[in-house]
Amino acid sequence: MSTEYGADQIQILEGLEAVRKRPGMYIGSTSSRGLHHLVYEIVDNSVDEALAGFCDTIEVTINEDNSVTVVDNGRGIPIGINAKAGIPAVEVVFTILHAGGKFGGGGYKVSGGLHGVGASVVNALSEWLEVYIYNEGKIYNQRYERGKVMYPLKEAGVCDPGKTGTKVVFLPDKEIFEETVFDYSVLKNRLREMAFLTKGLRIVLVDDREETPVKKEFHYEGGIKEFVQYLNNNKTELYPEIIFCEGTKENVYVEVAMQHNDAYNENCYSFVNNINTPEGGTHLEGFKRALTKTVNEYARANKLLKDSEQNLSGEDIREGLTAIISIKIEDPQFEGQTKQKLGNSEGRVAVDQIVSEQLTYFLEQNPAVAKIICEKSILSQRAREAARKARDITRRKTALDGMALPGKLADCSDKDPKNCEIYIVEGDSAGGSAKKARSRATQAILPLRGKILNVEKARMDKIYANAEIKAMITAFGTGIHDDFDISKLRYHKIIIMTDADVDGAHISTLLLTFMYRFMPELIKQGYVYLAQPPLYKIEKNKKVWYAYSDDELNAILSEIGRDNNNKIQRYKGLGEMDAEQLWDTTMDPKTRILLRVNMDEDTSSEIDMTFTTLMGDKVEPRREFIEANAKYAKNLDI
Ligand code: TSJ
Repeated sequence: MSTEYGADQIQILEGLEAVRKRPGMYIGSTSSRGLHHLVYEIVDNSVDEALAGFCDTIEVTINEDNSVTVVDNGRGIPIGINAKAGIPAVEVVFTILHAGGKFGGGGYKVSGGLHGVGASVVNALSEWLEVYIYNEGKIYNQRYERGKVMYPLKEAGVCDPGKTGTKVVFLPDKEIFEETVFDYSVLKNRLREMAFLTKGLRIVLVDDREETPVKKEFHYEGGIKEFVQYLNNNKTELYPEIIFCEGTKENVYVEVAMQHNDAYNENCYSFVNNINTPEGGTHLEGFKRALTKTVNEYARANKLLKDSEQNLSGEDIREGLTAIISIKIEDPQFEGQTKQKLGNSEGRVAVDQIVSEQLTYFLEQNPAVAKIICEKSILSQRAREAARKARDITRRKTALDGMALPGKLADCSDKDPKNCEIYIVEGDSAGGSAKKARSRATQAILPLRGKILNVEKARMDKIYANAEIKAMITAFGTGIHDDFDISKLRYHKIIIMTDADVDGAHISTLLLTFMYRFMPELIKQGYVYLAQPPLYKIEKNKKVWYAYSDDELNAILSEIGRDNNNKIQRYKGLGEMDAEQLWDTTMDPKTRILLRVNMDEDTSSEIDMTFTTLMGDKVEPRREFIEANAKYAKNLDI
């Protein structure tokens, strides 16, 4: 290969330079989310190789220096000279934008959406990247730095002649990313999801940063059937069977798995080419249409409905349903503001036809299950009716009162939501201190009494009737469900303030569960926070320190000396602080610590699991979860 810069190479550099100039355009963001997308981007290529039938194992390693290694046992990226570019195909993959899948042929290239921008984007955004290809007893290698080729593809040793595959190692560029430390659990959740979605594929994740390396293996012969089982693991199933539909229509490969549990929320996750589509689209519409139509037809034919007028709504049928809808489609079109909603009309047709046909057959073959589904839906319909009546009454009331705010709310005087915050405080006594302490202009206080209703275990009618929940809904101003309107939010900071003990953590979780289920946008858009009251007060010679953790306590004690003049008070609750202390330690915007609650939208199925695990009926999964996560003590990253 020539070392001079020809026109082609200049173009290549300009291409990758554009990626470095506007990384967000290619990888979504340069936050932690974008950082993790680099890994998914590389792994997607190996998954494509697995879908093509040439690879069954992918290993991902987080190395000690925070670089990441991805290895597969596929055919190896082709090394032959690409006729059009005049350089080895592998070099095309890493240096030319959008080159992924355009060569070779025969492979099922399924990437789309944010993913699928290709390996060249990862290369451009890496301090360095190395590729190794194992083929016919030889190892080929090339290295790039910030997208630039360091040397031509070379032979770099020998390997077992039967071994084939690709290995990529890369270090994300600190000049580009705000965050360059990988989060093991984020990768673990996404890789688990990928393994569920690709039955038979083995994905191994290793974290070599730990003293004793952590290793996790995901391999599901049952694919999305096992995914549904996993999601329902900590719930109580209504019947043992997992309903499964599969087929190809209009060149769309469709897989659907579902099962009801005794909870009240709906848990449908849809995927296109292995990518989560949180906003749904035609495939999800097709599924819902088929499910509603088929269950109604069955119920009517089998005289399970009261009269010919009664019709079960889709929502009634999906109450307590866990479902995975996964399709593979050749040229996915994504619509909507965030380009996450599938637009292809053949997606709707294919899912509708396959689910209608196969679900009809399943219900006929399994009348006991069919009866359970119909009865549950009818119960849900009754509860929804009752809830609607209760809601209509509240609506009428608020219309008369001109949006009556809850009586317990001490509102702030400023009316610009951007300046305003609301503290949700556990208990009247702490609420009283907070009301005294607050800055009246911008801080509102809403005290809540006693235990908050667990929305995981209550039906709509009961939820709407709950005083604490009604108070929050009216105070926030946004409404819920179909009425939800974020532009009506009255406070841009919703701050949960509870005691720094187990009960406080429980109440925080109940409040977060409510917000996640009923107003997820509040969390997604970063409006929800947890206040951090101190754990200790240290006094010495009339001077006062506050410690927010045991480590901090020890640091302060080392600083001031451990002697008998120290007075250490362990705060058991907010109530032990007077108004001034509460202001100084927890509420003063200049000095307080607030933790923003965030969620990983790339694996929303995991968040649901966390809430069910923490708030559901089953004790065993909850104990396991708490034991597994105790050492992280990071309950805010839901
Ligand atoms: F993204 C990437 F390029 F960096 C990358 C690609 C990273 C990793 C870890 C693996 C891969 C990859 C690519 N694994 N397997 C493949 N397969 C091909 O590129 C390939 C091989 C042969 C043929 C063929 O038609 O003979 C076609 C393709 C697409």
